[in-house]
Amino acid sequence: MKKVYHELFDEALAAYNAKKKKTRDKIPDYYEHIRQSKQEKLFHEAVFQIGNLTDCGCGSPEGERAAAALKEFAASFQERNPHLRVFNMVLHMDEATPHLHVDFVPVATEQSRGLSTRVSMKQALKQQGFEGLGR
Ligand SMILES: [Mn+2]
Repeated sequence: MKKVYHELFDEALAAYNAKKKKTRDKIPDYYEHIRQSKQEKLFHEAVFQIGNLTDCGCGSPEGERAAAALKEFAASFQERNPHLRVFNMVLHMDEATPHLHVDFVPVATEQSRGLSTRVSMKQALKQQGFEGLGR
């Protein structure tokens, strides 16, 4: 996942640090910076499942249909979610019900605060059209 962080943020980090005069204001390692952040997480994992053990159990025809639908959903996930950078996606067929694990880093772009490209679940979702309405 460190590789993903380099791919995503190295350029914005260099620009951010270039603007900082004091060494203490620079961020030497963005991965480490986020790892220690109280606000953001290094990555998120979402699990998608259709039905349950009784109606879409592994090995049943319905379970096969659910798995096929999850595969289709998985194939277009990245394209549909440009601000959620997927680095791992796996379909599990070996437990009770077929389910899809999706691991991603939420990426906000064109930001005025902090790095211009940075980790932010809230801003990433906002840039995909999902905005929170208070609590
Ligand atoms: Mn699993």
